[in-house]
Amino acid sequence: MTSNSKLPADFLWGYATAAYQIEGSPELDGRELSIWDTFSRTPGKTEDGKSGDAGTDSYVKWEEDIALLKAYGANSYRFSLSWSRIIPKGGKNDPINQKGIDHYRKFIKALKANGIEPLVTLFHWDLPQALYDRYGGFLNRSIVDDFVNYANVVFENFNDLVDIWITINEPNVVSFLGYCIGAHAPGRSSDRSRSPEGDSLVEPFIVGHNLLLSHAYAVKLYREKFQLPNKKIGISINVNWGEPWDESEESRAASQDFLHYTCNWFADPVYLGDYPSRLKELIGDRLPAFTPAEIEVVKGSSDYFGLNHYTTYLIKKRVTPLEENQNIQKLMENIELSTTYPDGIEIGPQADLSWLRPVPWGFKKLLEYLYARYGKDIYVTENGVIGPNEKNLSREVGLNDQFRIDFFDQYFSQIVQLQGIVPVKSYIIWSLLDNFEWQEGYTRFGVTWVDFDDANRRYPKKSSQHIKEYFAKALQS
Ligand code: GBH
Repeated sequence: MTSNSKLPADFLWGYATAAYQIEGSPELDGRELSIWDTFSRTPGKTEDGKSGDAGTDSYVKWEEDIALLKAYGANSYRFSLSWSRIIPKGGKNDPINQKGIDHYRKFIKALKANGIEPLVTLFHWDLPQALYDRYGGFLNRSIVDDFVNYANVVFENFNDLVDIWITINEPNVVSFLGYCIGAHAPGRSSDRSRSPEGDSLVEPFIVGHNLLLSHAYAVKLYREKFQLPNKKIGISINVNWGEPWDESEESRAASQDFLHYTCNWFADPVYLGDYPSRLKELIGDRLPAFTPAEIEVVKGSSDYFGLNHYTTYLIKKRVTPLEENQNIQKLMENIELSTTYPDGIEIGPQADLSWLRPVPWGFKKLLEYLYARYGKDIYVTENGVIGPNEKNLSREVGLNDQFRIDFFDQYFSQIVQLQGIVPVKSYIIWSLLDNFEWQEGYTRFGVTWVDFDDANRRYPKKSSQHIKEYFAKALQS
């Protein structure tokens, strides 16, 4: 950005985490199991064979995390609450755990005392195991009442301290990975080498529907009982940009379908009132329908567009026949995702994870698309990267994370270029700490290097300082 272009003084920037990825202490203070405990402790489910039992020990070291945020100059922090700490068995008739509530109140108060605005997620994937055992969790419509009850307990206990709420993190990822390919908890899939039960083509849409209803009825409750003019509530959706692979009409249409399959499946009901008609056409009767009464509740159920964004794909019409266990591809059976253009040039450098390639211009196109389609303020609730091979570097080398610095400069400049065109209100970086990256095991997404072998000691990476200086300049009045 140029030296005199400034961000609005109330622009929120900071770092994000999620309970299961950092907290550890799975048995402390009355917490009970979530589906992620069960799943990640099952041999073969995570790449390094480790579960999130340790995390970054943040349930215990929470003061250190706040000290880091403070040292990094962040004005906000996005984190999630563990449902199983607050209602250990999850359901509306199950007991509330005061110790869990006390912990989070103490934590949020300390954040605020340090001038850090909390953005609080209610559900970042760690469903109480008891609800899965009782009726199949999000596969069953009963989840809606239990989620709304949990939300009510959360709002009653924390709404005085929190102005920005996120109900559910990435419903599309929960559906695709938890119930189609089975890479995430509860690990269901048609692939019988992965799961004894599951139906990859059907369950994701049932789960997606129940996630949307859970979100929407929680928001309805919030607006009736808790919302004040300065408070906001919404949902965060994971959206990759889909760029047509070439200039053909087929690729253009395929890229539209890609957005319907991934983003608009959730965003259209929330902002426009129903699933896209094109998606109904593509999915047929596997896609549940909303009743008119449900549409009333779902439509308009988010005060902002919560966006988690990581990468861009090139999209074309499918030409390669599908093989048996390509379940996720079968969900989008008429299109293909590519990372190389027709001339063989790659869309962006390969980062440390197979799915991750920085493509800054894709972020800009996506922001323009979302604002044109939905017309809402956009809160970027996650964006981040791991450098090539970062996972295997020594601490000494890893602390010099130039790839992350370059990524930040390029991605953030897209938001700056859109000032006055697309209202982006926050930029929350994934992540504060290296942490438990779900099925990938422990990786290094953080601006803080965590020594997983030595008491989870924290060491700031170079990027934390660079980003601090950047925002200190950009937000000065
Ligand atoms: C976010 O997911 C999550 O909210 C956060 O918890 C996570 O740590 C962070 O991003 C970094 O990944 O198995 O090949 O199909 C982003 C969406 C969904 C991207 C799962 C990677 C795995 C690809 N993620 N996906 S694959």
